[in-house]
Amino acid sequence: MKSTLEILQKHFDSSSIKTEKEDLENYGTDWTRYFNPNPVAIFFPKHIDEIQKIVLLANEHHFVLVPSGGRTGLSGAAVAKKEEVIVSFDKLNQIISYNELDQSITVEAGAITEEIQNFAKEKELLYPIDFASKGSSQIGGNIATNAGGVNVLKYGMTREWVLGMKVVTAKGEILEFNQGLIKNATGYDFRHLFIGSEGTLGFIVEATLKLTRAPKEKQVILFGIPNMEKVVKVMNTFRAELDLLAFEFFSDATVDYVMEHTHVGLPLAKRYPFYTIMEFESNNGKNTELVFSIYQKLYQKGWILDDIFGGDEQTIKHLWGYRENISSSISSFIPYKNDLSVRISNIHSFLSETEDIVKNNYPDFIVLWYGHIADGNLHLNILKPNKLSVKEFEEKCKKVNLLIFEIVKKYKGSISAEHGVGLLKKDYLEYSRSKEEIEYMKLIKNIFDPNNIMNRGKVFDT
Ligand code: 2HG
Ligand code: ZN
Repeated sequence: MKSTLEILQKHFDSSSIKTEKEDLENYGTDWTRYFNPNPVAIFFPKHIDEIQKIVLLANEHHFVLVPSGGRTGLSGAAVAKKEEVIVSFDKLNQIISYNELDQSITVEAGAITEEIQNFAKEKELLYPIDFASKGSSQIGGNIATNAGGVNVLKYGMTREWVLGMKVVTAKGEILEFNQGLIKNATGYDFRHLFIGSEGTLGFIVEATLKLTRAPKEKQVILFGIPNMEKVVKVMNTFRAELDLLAFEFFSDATVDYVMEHTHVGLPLAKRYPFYTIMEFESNNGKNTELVFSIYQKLYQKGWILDDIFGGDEQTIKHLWGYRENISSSISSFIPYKNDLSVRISNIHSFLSETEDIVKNNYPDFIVLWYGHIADGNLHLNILKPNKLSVKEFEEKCKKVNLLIFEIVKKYKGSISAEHGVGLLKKDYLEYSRSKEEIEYMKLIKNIFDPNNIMNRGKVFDT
């Protein structure tokens, strides 16, 4: 019997296959750092028909394929640890076309998120899905995980921006979904099935994305806030009065890591327990005035303790850095990540109950809170103390997870708001999805992928 590698070598040019140890390690993992990569090879297709071909071979010879984009994911969906073949989109990264009248762009799945944003900017438009890993994340991965980020409050998730999609299914068919239409009421919309499917149904190979008008005169204000309760109150007060582009928060401990990692000073003259960063359109100064009048009132009440305003591009970028650079600044501390969400109306109760659990169970661990609070999404990161091994630390966090996820379940929230399920969260899927739903997911997977060749063991076990 031929090995998987021999099959690949027989059917594809050697220049499109990599097997060096360093490459296997690099391409076999994502930003989670909890899994040991062990793929057989990495395949770099240059044409869709090569993807079709490898899918057919995988079905025939029973090997498993892992789709691979920028590997900036945080749940292990792009990890290959069981002798899989990685299919990288690094060489399928072109912007194929732009349609001015439709205000849409068609791209290959390996196109980098930031390049799409920059292309839109050249056309005086906006691709609004934005997050810190945009410089290396690929659009195929964004779609496969329904990526969110800092602008979800105003623009929604990636799902809202996908007008059409071309896929190679796990059976090797090429299908086109929704053809760039805005309206299309003709039965099941498979586009939405593939969005967030984490590579379990097939390969997303091309996408048509909607663009929009860019906001004029963005402004940013960063506040120092005394406690978590006031973070929620400040947010609700501003949200009730004006349309915000973003409203994020972070706890004081995060600032140390960002300062150390990116060589900046404190965001405000003094330290405060929490900070929020709020972005809005100036609207010829009208919103700016409104923001300052609300601010005055909240300052007098003691809900806001200090502020710094950013009206020019450089200051805005600097202020956003305190929030956007948290994740990369703490990554060497092997954080255990939680990506939780509840409805806005439940955020206050959810936060206070979760905080109690965290305080009681992690008394000597460094706990960092940050996230997209205005869309209900909180990133709770626990840093690994030096004295614990990764294994011991993971075991401890897994125990506390159960307590936290009980609260998530009580509030009908999500155990993974925007990072996906992958390997890291699959044991907890039942806290957010019913048994019946999970059973339907498995049935759907089986229809598209009867031989279970696509990203096996991700999201759920089959
Ligand atoms: C962010 O919002 C990313 O910065 C990463 O989603 C979150 O590090 C995290 O837990
Ligand atoms: Zn996030």
